[in-house]
Amino acid sequence: MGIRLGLICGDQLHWPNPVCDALDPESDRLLMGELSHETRYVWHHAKKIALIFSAMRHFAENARESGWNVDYQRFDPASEIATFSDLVGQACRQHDVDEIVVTWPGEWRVLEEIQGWGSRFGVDVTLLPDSRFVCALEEFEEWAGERRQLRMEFFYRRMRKKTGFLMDGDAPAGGDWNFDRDNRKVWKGEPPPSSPMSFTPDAITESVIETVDRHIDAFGELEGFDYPVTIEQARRALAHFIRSAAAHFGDYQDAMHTESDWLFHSRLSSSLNIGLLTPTEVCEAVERAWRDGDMPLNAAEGFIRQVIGWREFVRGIYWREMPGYAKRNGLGNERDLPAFYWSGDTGMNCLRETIDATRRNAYAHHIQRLMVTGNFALLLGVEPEQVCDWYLAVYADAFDWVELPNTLGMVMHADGGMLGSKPYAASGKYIDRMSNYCAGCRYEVKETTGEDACPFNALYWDFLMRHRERFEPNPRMKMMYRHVDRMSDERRRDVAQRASEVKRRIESL
Ligand code: FAD
Ligand code: DLZ
Ligand code: SF4
Repeated sequence: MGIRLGLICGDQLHWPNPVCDALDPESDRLLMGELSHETRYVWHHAKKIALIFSAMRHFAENARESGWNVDYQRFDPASEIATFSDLVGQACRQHDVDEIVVTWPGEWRVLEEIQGWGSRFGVDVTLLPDSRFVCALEEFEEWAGERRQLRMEFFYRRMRKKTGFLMDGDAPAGGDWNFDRDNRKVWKGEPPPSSPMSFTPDAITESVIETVDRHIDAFGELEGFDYPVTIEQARRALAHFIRSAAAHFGDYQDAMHTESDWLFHSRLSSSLNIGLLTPTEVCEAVERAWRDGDMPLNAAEGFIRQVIGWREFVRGIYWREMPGYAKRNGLGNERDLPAFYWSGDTGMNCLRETIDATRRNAYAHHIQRLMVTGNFALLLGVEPEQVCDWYLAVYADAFDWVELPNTLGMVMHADGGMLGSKPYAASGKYIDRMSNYCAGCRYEVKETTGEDACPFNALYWDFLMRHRERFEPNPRMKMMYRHVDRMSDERRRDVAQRASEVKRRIESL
């Protein structure tokens, strides 16, 4: 009788792990690999690769200490074992394998690969559900059913009732499901901003950093790598967030500032997405902080909504809509992503600051992603696939199931509005209100036309005019079209002219 082989992918590093629970350490083996194809199917950030490799090596070490036989392939640029299929094929040649056991992956592309292994390698393939999520995919399907419109807010209420987070009996704590209205404060230097807990690389991480540095052509800065790479470190990072930032998370959730890359955000997304933390333990910690009086309700509710609401909702949308979803381009965009998204070399201060933080940290917070880089790509009309590839590459927390709906749906409105009833399009005025970027910019945020005018402004009105037929019937956009109608013909011509000049000169702005 042959053995069973448990494949653990780089974003499935939770412990206890369903693959281990399904196998027997006495007779079965675990398989893990640092794979060159996975590092280059998009041009990943160096810190993202270092995070995944280091966390994988720590997981393997921990599994061995718990008595498992782990076949672990370290990164080797010359290796012929470049893909998951290569890795599994090699293991099937080395051992007498009857069955491959793997958890449902985080990307459609990997699922397709796995589904081919039965016939390719003559083995049974068992796909286990990913137990890390609050809402199983079947439950999402059942909820989505024949609903005409899927709205996050209703899904979120169901998750609140299911989990009991922030519930007083059957009613939402504080009498309301959503306190977003309280979460739009501008940050002006006070209270002092927080930073995520920083972890000094140990010998395993040092060795990974050297590998990435020497052998992998990656985006961004590797220097200063300080991400949590073990479950124990991720739990300390969570406790640090609760202690030092959580109280102000809600108030300044939408704020942006040149003085802080983080303000009061948690930087827990990468830990959650690779399995070092579970959404339940994170929400339990937040609920506890609120009940202990260490976190106001608007902060606790805002945080829990992101985790059991948005995060679970986008996952449900991804698996429901794939594979066609990735190709959707509802606004018919065709422009290329500007080169400065990679270099940060632009005079537009908001974009320069956001891309610079991205290059340094493999991180930007939600409003930078949504209202700066995302908003600009939307207004410019960049092809969604190029925008999605960029987001998948540059952020340490980016995996297809979460990145794609956020980018293609929420930012690019390319799915016809599943992630928001109206596009998150905004002029420079929004960025000026929520940040201090405009004060240090060579462009004038109050101007729409002319050489020095903020490029967001003309692009914004041009976007509304270009998509008038689609968006005018939307009651939430009526007011914006009234503004357009109040413009003289001459003004509209000037705005369109400035917009086309911005597009023509995009790389030199
Ligand atoms: P916090 O602000 O501290 O929020 C707490 C947690 O809530 C996060 O850790 C995250 O797990 C969850 N969360 C918040 N918003 C979302 C959301 N919209 N979708 C899913 N989870 C959310 N998040 C990813 O985890 N991976 C991605 O690849 C990703 N790509 C994005 C692309 C775009 C264009 C946009 C607009 C957002 C994207 N997000 C993504 C969502 C969000 O920006 C990040 O989760 C957040 O910035 C991570 O930082 P944090 O941990 O400090 O979050
Ligand atoms: C993103 C990534 C990278 C850069 N490298 C690896 C790797 O070497 N080995 C691995 O198992 N996973 C890696 N990943 C994550 C995968 O690309 C993919 O997102 C998940 O495995 C899907 O569950
Ligand atoms: Fe960005 Fe315009 Fe403000 Fe400059 S003026 S920082 S381009 S919004």
